[in-house]
Amino acid sequence: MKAKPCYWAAALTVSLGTAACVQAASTIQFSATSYTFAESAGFATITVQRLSDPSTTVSVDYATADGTATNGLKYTAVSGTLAFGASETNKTIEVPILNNGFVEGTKFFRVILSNPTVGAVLGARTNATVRITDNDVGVQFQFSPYSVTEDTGTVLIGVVRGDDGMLPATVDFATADLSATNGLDYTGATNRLSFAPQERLKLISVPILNNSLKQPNRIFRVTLANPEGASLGFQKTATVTIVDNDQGFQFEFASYTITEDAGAALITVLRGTDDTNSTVTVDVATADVTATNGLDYSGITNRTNQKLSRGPKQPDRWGRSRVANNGHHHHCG
Ligand SMILES: [Ca+2]
Ligand SMILES: [Ca+2]
Ligand SMILES: [Ca+2]
Repeated sequence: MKAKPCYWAAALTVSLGTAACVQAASTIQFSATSYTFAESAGFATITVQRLSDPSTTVSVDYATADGTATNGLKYTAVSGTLAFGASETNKTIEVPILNNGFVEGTKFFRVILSNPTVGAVLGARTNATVRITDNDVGVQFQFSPYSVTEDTGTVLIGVVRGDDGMLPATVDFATADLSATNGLDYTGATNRLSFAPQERLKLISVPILNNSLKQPNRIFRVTLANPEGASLGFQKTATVTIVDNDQGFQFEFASYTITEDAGAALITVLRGTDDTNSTVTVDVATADVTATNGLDYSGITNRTNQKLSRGPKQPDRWGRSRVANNGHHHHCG
């Protein structure tokens, strides 16, 4: 008698008559059509199910394939064969996820099942999408803007790598003049920062140059460029405002009131700078308003020898103008 053909069928009721030989088969598929893992997860663990008849030994091949995620950059490709022993219903595939420093958004790859052995068929879910969410904000300045006083000495500008820091990364930085001038207001720098694995913060040290000039505030810029092993974050430029600390020469008070018999008016001039180690000069001059030079006071107008001179460490007070106690009105009465 001629042998009847046998059919492997999964979850099907096949009626081929009493002469037919129908055997159940295992159905193999992914547990879901899509999976999502964090970039820091280490591995994407994908479950493959075996449904229907679990009594036999079957196997299926699997392989990853690039989607927007690239093998070697975002994950490590795997392929192989899953063997289900008798009564085994679940197997897992582990795909290494690469935790990088690139800002890249969510990316995906696929895992594909193929070549079920005799006794098994593929189910509906043979192609799974594995999404990897990003955890990086890039390498960027910790703060901006910075504002420092002219006598601050050095400004420390923080650069942070916003990722989880498992891999080394480098980034270049350079200062550039805006209204501040390199060499006059600050000492510019161009260099490369190298982050070791696990290192999150690097500090750029920029010397600020103090002077004794009354000036407007001045600004320079620091810029990041050429990242390797990371992306640039949003804050890739920082500005530093140098706040002037010199008020300049000025009278201590805007007006003085003294009695006619005071002998002299002592008028204080402030040098208005934190630089007291050098000698600075300024001219002073009196001028009549309602008082008359020679009658009410002895003016020092145009007396260039009345320059204020400050030696090192001298007090910040100088300046006097004699007041004439002339008794003029008493004698004219
Ligand atoms: Ca990362
Ligand atoms: Ca990333
Ligand atoms: Ca100044």
